[in-house]
Amino acid sequence: MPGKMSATLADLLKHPEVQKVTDNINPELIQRRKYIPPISDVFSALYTVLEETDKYKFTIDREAEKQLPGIIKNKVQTIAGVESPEVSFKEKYCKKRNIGIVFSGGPAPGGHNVIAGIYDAAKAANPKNRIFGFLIGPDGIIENETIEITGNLVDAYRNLGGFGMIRTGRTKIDTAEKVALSRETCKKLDLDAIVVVGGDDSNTNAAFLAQEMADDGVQVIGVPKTIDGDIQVRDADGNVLCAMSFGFHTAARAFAGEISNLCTDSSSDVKYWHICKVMGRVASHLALEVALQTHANMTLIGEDLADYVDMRRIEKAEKERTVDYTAYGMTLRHLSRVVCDAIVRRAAVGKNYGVLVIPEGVLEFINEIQVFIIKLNTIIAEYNTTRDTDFHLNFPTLEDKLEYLRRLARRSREEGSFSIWSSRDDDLFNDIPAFFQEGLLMERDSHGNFQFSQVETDKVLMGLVRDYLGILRERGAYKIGIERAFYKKTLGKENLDPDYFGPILFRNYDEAAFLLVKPSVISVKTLRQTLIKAGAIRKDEAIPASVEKIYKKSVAKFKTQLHFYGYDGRGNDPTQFDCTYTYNLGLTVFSLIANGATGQMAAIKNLESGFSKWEPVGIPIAALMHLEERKGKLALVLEKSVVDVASPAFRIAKAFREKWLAASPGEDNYRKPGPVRFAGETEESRPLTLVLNALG
Ligand code: FBP
Repeated sequence: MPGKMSATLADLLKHPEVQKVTDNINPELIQRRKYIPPISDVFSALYTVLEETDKYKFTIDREAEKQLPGIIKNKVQTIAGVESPEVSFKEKYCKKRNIGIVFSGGPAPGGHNVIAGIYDAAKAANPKNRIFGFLIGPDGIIENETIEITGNLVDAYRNLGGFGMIRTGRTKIDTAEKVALSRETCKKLDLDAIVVVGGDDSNTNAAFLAQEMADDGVQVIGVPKTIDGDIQVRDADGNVLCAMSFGFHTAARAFAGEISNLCTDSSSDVKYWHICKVMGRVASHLALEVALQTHANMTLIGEDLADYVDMRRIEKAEKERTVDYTAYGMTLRHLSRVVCDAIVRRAAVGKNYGVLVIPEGVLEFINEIQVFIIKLNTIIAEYNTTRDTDFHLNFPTLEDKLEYLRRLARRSREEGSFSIWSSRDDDLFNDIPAFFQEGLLMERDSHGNFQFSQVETDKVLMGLVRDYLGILRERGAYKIGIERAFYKKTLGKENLDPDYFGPILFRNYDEAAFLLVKPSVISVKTLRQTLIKAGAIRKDEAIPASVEKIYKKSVAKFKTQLHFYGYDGRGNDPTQFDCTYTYNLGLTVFSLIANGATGQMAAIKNLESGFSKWEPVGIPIAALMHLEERKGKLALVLEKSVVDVASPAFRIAKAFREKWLAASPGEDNYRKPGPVRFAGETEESRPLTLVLNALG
C-alpha cells in the first residue's frame, strides 16, 4: 500500500495474533482436553465391588479348559458401588499398586481415555498408586521400555485420538522366552497388574498372560479395542455383553463424513464412480455402518457375499444328480458382474457416476481367494517353522516365490500324499494379475493374519469390472440414458422432428423418460449405417449434428477415483460416544484390578442403549476362546465377530439397497452424517448399527 511500510518478518512473528494462530494449542484442543465424560452411576461411589453372576452361559472349549485352567472358571462380573465397606475390603481395594498398560495392534480413537480412566480411579483409590505405560506395544513389556504416566501427561491427552502417549505395536508375547522376559519386567517394576488394550488377538494374548502370571500375583485385564468392530461378545444364549469395541464409532463416522462428501461431489460433477475401500480386514462392520450413515449407491458386505447361494446352479446340479459346490458363496467374477449390473442400470437413467463402498476384507469372503489365503498361510508358516528361517527373506522376489510354488506343484504330482499345492492351484494362481499374486504372497502379521490393508482389493475387483463393462459397451448394453426433454430440445434446435428420429435411434422411445440408444449403435459408423438403413439420411449425406451429439452423449466411459479410508479415520479424535465409552472402560479396569480379577475383559453392557443404561462388567476371556487355524495350525483364539446377515442392521440396509442405488430417474438418496463434532448437539449418540441391532 503506498505510503505504508510493510512489517518486517521479525515484527510479524512477534505479533500476538501470529503467535496465536501458529500455536499447536488451539481452542478446539483446549476444549477437548477439558471435557469430562459422564461416568456410570456405580463409579460415583467411593468403592466398587464385583458380583459374579451365573446368568450368562458359555460353551467352553476343551482346549481352553486344558490350556487355561487358572482362569477358565471365571464368570461374568457386574460392578456395584459401595460407600462404606469393611476395613479389610478398604485396605485391599486401596493398597498401593503398580499397574502397567499396553496398547496392542492398530490405533483406535479413545485409547487415551482408557488410560485417563485407569489413572483417575487408581489415584482416587490411593494417590501412591503408580501407572506405567509400556512403549510401542508389547515390545515394551518384553524389553522393559516404559514411562511413568503422570497427571500432566494424562491431561495432555484427554479425549484425544491416536495412541501417541505410549504408542503401539503388533508384537505377540507368544514364546517361552518372551514370557520369561515379560515376567522379569513385571518383577523389576513390581507390577500388580497389566492392562492389555487390544483386539481379538491381543485379548487372546491377555488370557495366556493371565494364566502365565497368576502364580506371580500379576493380574491381567483386557480391553476391547479395534476400529474394525469385530470384538462383540454374546453369551451362548445370544445375550449381548459387549456390543462393540471402542474406536469403531469414531472411525466409521470419519469414513462416513468423507464418503458423504464424495457422494456430494460425484452427483455434482457427474463423471466419476468413486471406489471407496474402507478398513475392516475381516469383518464388514465399518462398511455396513458407512452404508447406513451415507446411503452410498452400493456397499458390498463380505459376509453377505459368502452367504450367497446360486439357485440356478443348484437346480442344474440336482437335475444332473450331482452336487455343485461352486454354487455356494460368490465368485470374484460373479461379484464383478453384480457391480457392473448396478453401474449399467444407473447409467441407463443418466447417472454414469456414483459411490461404491468396498470393505477391505471383502476377498476373505470370496471362496476361491479364501482357499488361496489359507493354503499360502500354511505353506509360508510351514516353511518358516520347518527351516527356522524366513520365507520372504529366502524368496525376495515374486518370481522366486512363484518358482517355490511350482516346485510344490511338481512335488504334488510326484507324491500322491502331498496335496497342499496342486498343479491346478498353480495354474489358477498363474491366472491372477502379478500385483495381486504379490499381495496374496506378502508377509503375514505377527499373529499370522493376512494383511488385507496391503492388498489393492479394490484394484482387483475393479479390474474385472472394467473388463466386463468393456464387453457390455461392445454389446451396446452399457449406455448413458438421454433425458427425453434434452433429446427433443437438441433435435429441435436443428429443426429436426424428434418423433421421427426417436424410434430409429432408441430402443425404448415409446415409453421411457430416459432414452437408450439401440444396442446395435456402438460407433459413429454404426449410427450412420442405422440412419441410412432407416432412410433418415442418404449414403452421401452427413449425420445431422444434433443426432450425432445425442449419440456421443450416450457413450458411457467408466471413470473411477480410488480412495482408501483407514489410517485417516483411525487417527481421528474420538466422538463423544467413544470418549465416554473408553473413560468408563478405564474406570471398569481399575475396579476389576482393585477387586482382584484376572483373565477378564473390561466391557460396558447395554452400549446399544442410552448412557443411563450402561452397565460396566468384567467378561471372562477364556470362556470365549475356541480353536481356529492360525499360521497353518490350530490355535486357541477369541472368535472374531463378523456381520450377522440375520441382524436388523444388515437386513435394514439390504432392504434399502435398491433405493440407495437409485437406478431410477430422479435424485439420489444420499444422507449427510456431517463431521465428527465434539461440542454442541451431536446428531447421534451411538453407532447406527447398534441402534438398529437393539431393535431385534
Ligand atoms: P486392529 O485389529 O489391531 O485394531 O487393527 C485393525 C486395522 O485397523 C485394520 O482395519 C487394518 O487392516 C489393519 O489395522 C492395518 O494394520 P497396520 O496398521 O498394521 O497397517
